[in-house]
Amino acid sequence: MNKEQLKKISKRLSYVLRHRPDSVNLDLEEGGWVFVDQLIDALNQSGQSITLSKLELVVAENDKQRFEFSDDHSKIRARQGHSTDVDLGYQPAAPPEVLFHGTATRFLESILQQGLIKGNRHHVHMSMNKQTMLDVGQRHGKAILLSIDAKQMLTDGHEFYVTGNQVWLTDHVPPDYLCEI
Ligand code: HQG
Repeated sequence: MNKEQLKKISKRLSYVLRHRPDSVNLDLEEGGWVFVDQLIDALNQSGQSITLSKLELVVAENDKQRFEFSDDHSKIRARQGHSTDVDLGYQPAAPPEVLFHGTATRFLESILQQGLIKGNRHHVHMSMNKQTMLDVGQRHGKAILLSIDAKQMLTDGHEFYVTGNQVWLTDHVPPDYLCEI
């Protein structure tokens, strides 16, 4: 499979596993998991030709490691980014002192008023990696980087979660903890 084909399947997986499992008649289980064989059947029935080996390649090669298999390999899920109502079961974790969020300049005024809000997704997404966050911001326009005083947020009782691909999640970042860099 070439890069374009991998990307196309990855986008389809993101759509199904994060947002619209019902679009292929699937339900996500607790944790956001679906059985691998059921996913393959459902995708094939909806016109997306896929095999287990292709799926494994998409998961392994994914640029942001968006998906993961369960330990016994029977299930698969997206690691974050969901809008559909499912509990991923992440446990609170202690973040690094500073995290970053990439966004677009056009959102800055609103963000400085309301803080970072999760919108349709379950959480606000942050990373220790500035370049990753700049790339995320660029999807929305002219990118800017905000730093988040995660240490202070933790002290003040905010909860953080970390995914298997090192995306940090929290419910809301109030403006006081944000700084444009
Ligand atoms: C902005 C990608 C106005 C926020 C990435 C962002 C990420 C506000 C946009 C993941 C705001 C939401 C998520 C406020 C936040 N006023 N705008 N108060 N608070 N915003 O796509 O963080 O490639 O829902 O800054 O890697 O861009 O899909 O979130 O610009 O981890 O795997 O509102 O998506 O992952 O946009 O991206 P999004 P995001 P994937």
